[in-house]
Amino acid sequence: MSETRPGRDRAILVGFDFGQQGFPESLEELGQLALSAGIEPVATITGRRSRPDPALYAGKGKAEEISAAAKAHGANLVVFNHQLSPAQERNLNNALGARVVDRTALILDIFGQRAQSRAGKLQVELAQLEHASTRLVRSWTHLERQRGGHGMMGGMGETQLEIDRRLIGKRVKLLKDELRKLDRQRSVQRRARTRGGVFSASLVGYTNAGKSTLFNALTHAQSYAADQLFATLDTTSRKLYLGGFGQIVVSDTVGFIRELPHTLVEAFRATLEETIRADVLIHVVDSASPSRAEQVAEVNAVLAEIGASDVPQIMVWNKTDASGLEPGVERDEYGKISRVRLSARTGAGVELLRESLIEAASVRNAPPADAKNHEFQDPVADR
Ligand SMILES: Nc1nc2c(ncn2[C@@H]2O[C@H](COP(=O)(O)OP(=O)(O)OP(=O)(O)O)[C@@H](O)[C@H]2O)c(=O)[nH]1
Ligand SMILES: [Mg+2]
Repeated sequence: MSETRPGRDRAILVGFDFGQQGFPESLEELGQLALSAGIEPVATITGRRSRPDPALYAGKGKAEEISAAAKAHGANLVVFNHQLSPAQERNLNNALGARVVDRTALILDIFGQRAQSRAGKLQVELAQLEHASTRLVRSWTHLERQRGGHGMMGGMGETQLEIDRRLIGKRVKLLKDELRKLDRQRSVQRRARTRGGVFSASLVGYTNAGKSTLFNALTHAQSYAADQLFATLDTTSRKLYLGGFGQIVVSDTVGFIRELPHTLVEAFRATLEETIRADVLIHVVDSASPSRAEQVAEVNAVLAEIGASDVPQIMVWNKTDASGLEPGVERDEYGKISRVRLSARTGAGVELLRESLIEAASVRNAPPADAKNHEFQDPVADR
């Protein structure tokens, strides 16, 4: 576990208020991200700006404040709650006397620690390589200039920069090939599943919403649930027997987060796209979170990005025990269950979700409408 890692990194958290929505929540989330990565946040420094400084992101005075705080608290790491350009990151590294990472790098680090499956590990490495390469290439450009632009090591007239670029390029290609192979295998398994006609539901939602806890409550499985962000990385599927209907398949998936690094969405596309193929998405919301509205919007934005907007959703308002909501169901204008309020932790209302899954699965398995119209009905016998 990351908590017991010796020599834990101590970090100063830095966040700027540009007047954006949800600033305090986003900063609080950065603290959770740091803890989830096994980093100890020792102080938080905030500032207000109209726009980032091009060179340092922070202003000069603020940079000095951060540097002083790092010294005072013995912090070896400074985590910015923003995306830094490679130049800003480099300048900050020099100015602050501590290693500087941005939000994207932090999320990539957590993903790197959590990846279990072969595909997960390859996807994370690919994302990390792509995130790092923009940075490295530019600092190398700078090195190359210092060396007069002609490598002393490249016997064949190749500069070190070219050699490294070539190596990274080679590795990226290898990873992509491997991932394509795994994806082909998956699609074979997928076809087998579809042929079997098994109804499938995927749990999606913001990280920490309680997807794994609900997955366990539904399937009596032992999926890893924890009060940390991105506890789950790999998709886990289980069969679920619904009394009165039969078997369906339920999958637990990776959580989403605001500003999900684009490199990650790209790298995880194949995994995320599994969710598109579900017959229904169980969209889990933490009803006790003050940011629930933004979280729902963020999840729907990522779903749109991977082309899953059209998959029907059952919204689950989870954690009713913490938010004070009464467990229950709400129906849309067609009488279909659209929202279930429940507590995955206490189990209150989980039965209602089972019922709504039976409802959704029965609709899909029902014969098409016009087939029903052609069914023989004997008005005489019915009389
Ligand atoms: N009070 C309360 N807490 C809950 C409930 N469901 C889940 N939790 C807690 O919320 C935290 C996150 O739960 P998980 O099931 O790991 O959440 P997740 O959505 O799978 O999170 P990631 O895999 O990190 O994306 C844990 O501490 C759970 O115990 C609930 O109904 N009520
Ligand atoms: Mg989980």
